[in-house]
Amino acid sequence: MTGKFIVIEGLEGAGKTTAINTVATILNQHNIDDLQFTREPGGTPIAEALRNIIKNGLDNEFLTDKAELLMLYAARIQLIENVIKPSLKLGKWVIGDRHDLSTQAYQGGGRQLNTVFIETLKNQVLGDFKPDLTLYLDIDPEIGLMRAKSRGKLDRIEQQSLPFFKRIRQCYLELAKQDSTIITIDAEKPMANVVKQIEQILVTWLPKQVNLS
Ligand code: Z5A
Repeated sequence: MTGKFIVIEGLEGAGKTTAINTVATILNQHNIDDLQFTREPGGTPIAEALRNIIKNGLDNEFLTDKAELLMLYAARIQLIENVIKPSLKLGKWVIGDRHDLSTQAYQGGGRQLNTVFIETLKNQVLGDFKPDLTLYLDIDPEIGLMRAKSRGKLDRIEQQSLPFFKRIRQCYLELAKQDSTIITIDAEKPMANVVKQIEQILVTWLPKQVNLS
């Protein structure tokens, strides 16, 4: 049996780290132990090199929005072909820290790049590959950014203005409404409550995916 691909999405400071650990714990409790963790952009040597440029830039050269988009897809396909697909084939379950929904939200909503251009690129690069389940952690960007700032220095994307992050949130919410494999979680609640929401979703979703007793 092939594995499943579960992705955690959301703005910075939404609590993706806790969510990833919660998903892993619940899978373990259901005897699903062979897990592969990924992060995007990143997760292979080439993708990690691209991540570094996307997050930090290089030698003060202006990074255009289109180049950022192309690098994100280059990183993503490296990860899909070299890590995610082989892992799924081996029966591993993959837990992803971000995936393509981030591009729709950040580059489509945030950067306001042409959505037809993004869609065309997505179709050409990814084909029909998509996560089995996406948990979108919804949070007011002001709260998320406050949490992220408390950790220290902000990267190139985190330094964007509040309206940029508000557009991203709007886009996430709209996309989640259109796709039944994306489930929205209220991430403004205390951590224990977020954990509970994830548990409730997985307890319903998991039995539909595998024959669990
Ligand atoms: N990006 C893009 O533009 N397009 C794409 O296609 C992709 C990505 C794939 C990746 O950077 C950047 O790339 C990201 C989007 C862009 N940039 N931005 N901006 P990253 O991987 O370094 O950053 P991130 O994905 O945003 O991770 P993050 O900032 O670490 O967010 P998080 O993982 O959700 O945060 P956290 O570490 O889990 O929690 C943050 C803090 O909040 C921490 O101290 C927690 O203890 C606290 N926290 C978490 N949950 C709660 C609750 N419920 N209550 C109170 N406090 C909490």
